[in-house]
Amino acid sequence: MDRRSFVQAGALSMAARWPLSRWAMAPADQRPLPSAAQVAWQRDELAMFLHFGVNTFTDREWGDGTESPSIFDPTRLDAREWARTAKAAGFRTMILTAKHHDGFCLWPTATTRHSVASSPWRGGSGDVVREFVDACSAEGLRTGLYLSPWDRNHPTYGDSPAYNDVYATQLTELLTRYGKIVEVWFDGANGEGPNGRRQVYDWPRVFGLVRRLQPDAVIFSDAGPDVRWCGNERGVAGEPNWSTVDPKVVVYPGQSGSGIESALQHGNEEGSVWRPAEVDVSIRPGWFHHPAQDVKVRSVDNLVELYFTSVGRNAKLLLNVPPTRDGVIHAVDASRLSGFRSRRDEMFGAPLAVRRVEFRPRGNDSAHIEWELRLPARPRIARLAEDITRGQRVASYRLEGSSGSRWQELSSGSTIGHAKLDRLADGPPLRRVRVVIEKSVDRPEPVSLQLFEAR
Ligand code: FUL
Repeated sequence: MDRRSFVQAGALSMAARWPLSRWAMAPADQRPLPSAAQVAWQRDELAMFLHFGVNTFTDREWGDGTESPSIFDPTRLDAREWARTAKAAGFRTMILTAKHHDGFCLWPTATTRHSVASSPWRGGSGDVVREFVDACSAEGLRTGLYLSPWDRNHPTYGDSPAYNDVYATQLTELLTRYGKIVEVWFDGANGEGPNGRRQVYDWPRVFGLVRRLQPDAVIFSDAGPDVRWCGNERGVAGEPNWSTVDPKVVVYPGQSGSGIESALQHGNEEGSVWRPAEVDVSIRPGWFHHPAQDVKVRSVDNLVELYFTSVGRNAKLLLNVPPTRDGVIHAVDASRLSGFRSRRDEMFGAPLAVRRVEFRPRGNDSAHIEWELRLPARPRIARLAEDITRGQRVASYRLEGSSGSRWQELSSGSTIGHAKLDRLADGPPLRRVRVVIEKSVDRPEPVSLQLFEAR
């Protein structure tokens, strides 16, 4: 049977009641809303991270800056293949490490000789960033760049004003030579320079430069300002996960202290700034490709689980898939990505029911809405969503089903945001389903619900 035929047109009975005092925290017009760039960022849902550089050739995770550029020589680098793989798996943006902590630049920069220009690759006239952005645009993917502030090679590192100039020049090269960049990724890891001195970064200058050169790009870091790190590299967003934060808790990238991890994981329901969470995690144990880890690539099941704990918790998944020494995506990674895509298609391709749930105030209790399914059905997964262009409001909800007169809980949760994926409790086929909004920080806006039968 065509699953779509389950979709019920009528038979909608509605009762919605809530205590206004419970969400009278801030008037609706004062709650933060996302920018157009933040909405586009979140709607992508999936981005691919590519860690590539001298570490790929030394088999290390963190280079110390003494690597010779002569080791960088991928024999069949094919950025178009990276982009095709990403696109086929349903990814919409790719982010490349233009420079990692070792300081080796994947583009021919004027700021240092420690770059592809000093390598044997393409006779020293290659530019990985150029090939990467061209491949993204050929495949219709959006482009992001990672530029490590920590630089273990540059002689000025630790001489703060001098290195800040170098860093600003590198950023300017990247943001002016390569067309539209949609996300600029600033890593929190930093330490001493080659001379043992510590660098003091000029973050206002860095962020200001991105705003000026690529006004439509989102800036990622622990401290945003547009997108925040989720607080771990395990692939797990918080629950609850508010897209709003208190900007005073994490002020600069790499800040440490108590309460920071929790603030990054959960955001803040009363936060004054819109700064949604990005979940960066690798398909392998390491960020860079290591041949010994070819047997440790995440399984399809594991990738699906990551999808539930990131996209399914109002975050974006930035999955790292590191190219090999040859400069291509390893066959094992490619096959897991294609399995990941097939599983998502099976799960979410044909919803059993789709509803846009409008809540209207009536009295003093929680808001709920219920409807009948045309045929008895066993939904296994629910996808709830708020329209984030109107902000984020739901703080607590329950999903219930009934096969006769008694209602049973199918799932419950805290925040919803762009997407909330729930695996539902098993039981007899259901005739009716209802969503109960127990708590909301403002008048609830419509919530959409999709039910799926596949596990
Ligand atoms: C970390 C870095 O130290 C890792 O090497 C990697 O780039 C990861 C995404 O961020 O802080």
